[in-house]
Amino acid sequence: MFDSVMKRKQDEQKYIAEGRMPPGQSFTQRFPVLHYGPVPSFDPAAWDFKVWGEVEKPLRLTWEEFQQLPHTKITMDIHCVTRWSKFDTLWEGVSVRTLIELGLVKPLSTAKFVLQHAEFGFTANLPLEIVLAENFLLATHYDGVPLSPDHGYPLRGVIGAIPEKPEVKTPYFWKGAKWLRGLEFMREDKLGFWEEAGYHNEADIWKEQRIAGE
Ligand SMILES: Nc1nc2c(c(=O)[nH]1)N[C@H]1C(S)=C(S)[C@@H](COP(=O)(O)O)O[C@H]1N2
Ligand SMILES: [Mo]
Repeated sequence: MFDSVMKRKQDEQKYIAEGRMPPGQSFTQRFPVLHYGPVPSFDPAAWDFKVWGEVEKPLRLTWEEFQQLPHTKITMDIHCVTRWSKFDTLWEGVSVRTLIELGLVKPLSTAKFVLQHAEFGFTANLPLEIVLAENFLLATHYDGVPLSPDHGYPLRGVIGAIPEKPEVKTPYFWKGAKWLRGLEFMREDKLGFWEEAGYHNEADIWKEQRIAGE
């Protein structure tokens, strides 16, 4: 008990010294589960992933097809607005850049924002620039295994900080929608579920943009 408490303290000091701890956050080794509403069930035969809006042609992929896309791995620090931070988390999935490089998605020049659409009508909005950055991923795996149902199985958006690249813009973790079913490319920004509820639209972890208007 004592040893694990001291180890936690030491680890926390390390991340602070490395400049990886945003203001007002604290270190956790656990992986808390946070969302509004129930956990959806998954039917691989009925599941699809859609891209629409400001793109040349709408896209629809089945689960079978989605799994065949080239995968990207990335290790990030994730920072929740409820003040926990988890370091060196390993994610695997498909980057939106890959969808573009393969020619499956061709954003129009008018596309400036992206709304993630998840099960039960949950949404999360981000600027296109962040969706295309290397710290946003359509993740199927966490820590080498498929996502657990609680954390968004079979697919979720994830956004985090890349330790070696503090200049990459990083919003809080809520900006990744669990149980993701589609991306809507948009001209104008549209607030997502938590943004609509009063959370900050930009949500920059370094500026501590937690609540709108602060
Ligand atoms: N579909 C869906 N995704 C969601 C949410 C939600 O309510 N529904 N909550 C967000 C919030 S507030 C957080 S902090 C993270 C938490 O992800 P985790 O449960 O994997 O820690 O998911 C985000 N994605
Ligand atoms: Mo959250």
